[in-house]
Amino acid sequence: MAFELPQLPYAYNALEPYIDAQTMEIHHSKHHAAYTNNLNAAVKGTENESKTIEDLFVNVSKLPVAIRNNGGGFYNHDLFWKFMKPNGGGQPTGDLLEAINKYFGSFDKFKETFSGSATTRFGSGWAWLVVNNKKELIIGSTPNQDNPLMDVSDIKGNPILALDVWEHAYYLKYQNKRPDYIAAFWNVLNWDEITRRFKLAIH
Ligand code: MN3
Repeated sequence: MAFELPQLPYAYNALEPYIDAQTMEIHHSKHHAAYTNNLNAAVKGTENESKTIEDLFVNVSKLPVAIRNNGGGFYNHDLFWKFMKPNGGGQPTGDLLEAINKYFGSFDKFKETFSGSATTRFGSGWAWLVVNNKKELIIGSTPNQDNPLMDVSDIKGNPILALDVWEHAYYLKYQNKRPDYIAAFWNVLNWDEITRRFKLAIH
């Protein structure tokens, strides 16, 4: 059973003006598609072919690096698309807002910490909001296509928010101005999906 490129849950231009249609089209139909195809090629004909992506991540340090890189790319982008939506943004409410206040002091401090993590990740990678195994909210970043489900990751747990800071995610519109892209990201957040994953992670 091959891994399939998930459909984008909205049109390529749906996140304009914050993320432009051309970036979204290339990002999904070329980059995400390539990770998916390369993951399938990496597991084909091996014992890894029958495993779930989560099972692969648990022992990814012992697997071919193509599975780490492309499996991460396959999975991380699927999350990333779902964490955004047209007319998104604003703030969460209820238990998630309370947890954010508890662990980061305030919603503004949370934004600042997450944005800082995304800004300072050197080179290509991802910023994450994660529920760790103590059910605490933590923020961190990973290089390349690593993610918090991988045994190689410094930050571990269930990701409930992800931000792609590879240049391919923003360069057409923002060029070298990664902080501008990160600032725009807050306007397209899908707090319903983030809250849904938070509730699953803490129970
Ligand atoms: Mn990407």
